Amino acid sequence: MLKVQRGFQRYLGRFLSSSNSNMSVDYSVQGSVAVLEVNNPPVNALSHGVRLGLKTGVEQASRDRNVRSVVIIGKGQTFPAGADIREFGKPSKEPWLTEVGMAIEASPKPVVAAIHGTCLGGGLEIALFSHYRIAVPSARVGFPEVALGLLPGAGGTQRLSRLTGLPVAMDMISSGRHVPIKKAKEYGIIDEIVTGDLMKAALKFAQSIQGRPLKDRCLMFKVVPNADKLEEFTSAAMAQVKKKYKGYEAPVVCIQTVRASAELPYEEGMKLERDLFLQLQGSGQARAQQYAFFAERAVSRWVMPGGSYKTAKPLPVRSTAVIGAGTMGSGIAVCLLSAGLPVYLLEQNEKVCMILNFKPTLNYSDLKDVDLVIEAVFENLDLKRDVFSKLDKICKPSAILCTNTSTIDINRISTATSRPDKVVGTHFFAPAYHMRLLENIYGTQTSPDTVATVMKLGKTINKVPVLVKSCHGFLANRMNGPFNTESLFLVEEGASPQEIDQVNEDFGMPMGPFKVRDLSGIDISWRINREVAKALGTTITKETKFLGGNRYCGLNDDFFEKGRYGRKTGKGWYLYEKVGGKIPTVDSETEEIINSYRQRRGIIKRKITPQEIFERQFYSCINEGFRILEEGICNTPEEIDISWIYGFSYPKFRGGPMFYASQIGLKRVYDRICHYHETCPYSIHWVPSRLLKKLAENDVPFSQWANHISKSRM
Ligand code: T1G
Repeated sequence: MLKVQRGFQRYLGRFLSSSNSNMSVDYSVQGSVAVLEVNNPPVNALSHGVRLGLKTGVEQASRDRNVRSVVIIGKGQTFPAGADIREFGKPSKEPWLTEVGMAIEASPKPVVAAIHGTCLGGGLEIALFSHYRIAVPSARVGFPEVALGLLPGAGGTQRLSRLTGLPVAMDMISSGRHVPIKKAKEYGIIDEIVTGDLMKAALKFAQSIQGRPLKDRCLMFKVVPNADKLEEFTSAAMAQVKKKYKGYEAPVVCIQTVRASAELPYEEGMKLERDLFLQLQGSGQARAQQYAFFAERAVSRWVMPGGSYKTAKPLPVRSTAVIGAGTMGSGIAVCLLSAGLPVYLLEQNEKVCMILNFKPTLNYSDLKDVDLVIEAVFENLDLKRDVFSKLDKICKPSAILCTNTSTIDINRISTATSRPDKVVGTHFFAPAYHMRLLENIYGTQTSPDTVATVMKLGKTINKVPVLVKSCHGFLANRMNGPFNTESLFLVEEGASPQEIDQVNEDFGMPMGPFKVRDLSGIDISWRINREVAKALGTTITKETKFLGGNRYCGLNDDFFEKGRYGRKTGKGWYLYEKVGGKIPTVDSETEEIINSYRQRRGIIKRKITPQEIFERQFYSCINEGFRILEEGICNTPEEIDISWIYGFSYPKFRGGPMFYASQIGLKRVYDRICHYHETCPYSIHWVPSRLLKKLAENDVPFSQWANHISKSRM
């Protein structure tokens, strides 16, 4: 075909696409192959325009006598990464994705999906409606809908199992995991892995399959293999998701829907999928998980006095050091190493050094050329100031000095150096190599470029970095304070540790506060309380009832004094099968310790309802969240919610404390907080937040909180 004609065809195609401005698919004919190039950056989400463009393109190719096969390919970084999540909750516009898919499958000419990047959700469904799938080695495929509280709603649940069999389909759809292409080929999802230029390979492949019969390439006509083992596969998959995704609705519904692919005729299976998709789409969990998806992306758009993610420049970090090889220090070093960063690990105790195969060192002088240092020594102000003054003398002037303190005000550490602009908090959560939250804390003199450096480092080491302003306890621990303290007060007044843990776990927390205490060590919270008392210029005794003007519960101290430090001693609030054991059992001695404590304090035990337990823990931390927004410690509810989801494993299907509060209704939350302010007078954390009062009284919807938050700081 003449070059001119080809050029015109391409223009025609673009003209066609631009004539319907919202069709984000470029149509062109190259030889005998029609190419539908999805062009909707950044991830070619299957917006209405893309769906329209794909359907129109396939129909146009069917009519074009010169065309003998079709290629669908993504422009830019990826093949379509799914439906456009921003369109959820809005009236859906035709054609719906299934309709587009059916047009592709019904095409009289073979359609090849040419995959690169992340072919996910509706994108993979489009590929499964295509007659052939080729991909580059670095591509990944998956059905992450379950992470949004959904299931694949355009045939994925009925068609994947026809290709891979039930176990793989049930696993991929209920886990949402991204499958590397080599594995996807083994599963039978991909027909050919191609190298080099994908477009060239796709055109060559599309020519090679022209004229072949298509019926056996249409999944709708295929039966699900090994359907006779349906019960066995289903119960195994169901057991897995109920254990791994406790409290989440979508994984269970995913299994049930994939099961239908082996039980029901294709059309009925597709109808059931549609119905269950709409059911999940309307659920509170789906709203919360979709909110969390965008909140996780929103927290990277940080703002601080004097700078933001738009204006600040991160400094290069090519070499790092960690001070202190304790539990946190070694965990942090693992994070840096796993990201391919060279790590010096400075530890005073030579024996500890020998165990860990990092670049161990005893000498500060070895750190003179590193770009960034993270201090992770014991939580003591004097010790940390000493470390920072040493680092300040030895490290090169451009080096960033970070502290992993979990409570100490950054400004009290940075003044030990001559470079407070390069001092910042990088607070990891235990276990550091596992928990994804990185709370980055700026002091009054920390520069935006220093913040940009640690926000970027957070992404490099696969963490979710959240920026907060320095204050006592920062964001996460400050909110965790009332959340945890109330659990102790509730035991004082009559509830049992196991009752409180049950309420937390029923809500979706992976572990209740007393099991967490036994995991992190009762001795640790005993020592931190002594540090707090010292900072307040006082000491804690058996009679201490107030600390820093706030009610103080000495129960934890009683367990400490009995040598019950938790898992590490085989007993704490619970009894464990052995020292270091993980299986908690209720221990009668715990009840005895609690009863003698109540007697000593003259407390009459009372019946406490699960509702009161829930409200006192979760509403006290919500109230603290609003204070944090009021004071500008962080800027958005998203920063709070993402901190709790990735710092304390707050269930994503609840969206986070602030989003959850908006779902319950702020008026109700505010009224209950006022109630506890009256009934628990000695707890300053029940003083209602002014911002909460204003938002509740004016019934301000969640989407408009931001305006009120900035006004509340005036
Ligand atoms: N819809 C709308 N926007 C999206 C999007 C999507 N599917 N995916 C990403 N974005 C935006 C994101 O908010 C961000 O915007 C920008 O793109 C870059 O994303 C019928 C119903 C593809 C692995 O769940 O997992 O199909 O913040 O920062 O790190 O069965 O994005 O810059 O303004 O995450 O390179 C199923 C979700 C949908 C995939 C790329 N698909 N996306 O990661 O970039 S449901 C998904 C991702 C569905 C059908 C059902 C990741 C990514 P902004 P990013 P990235």
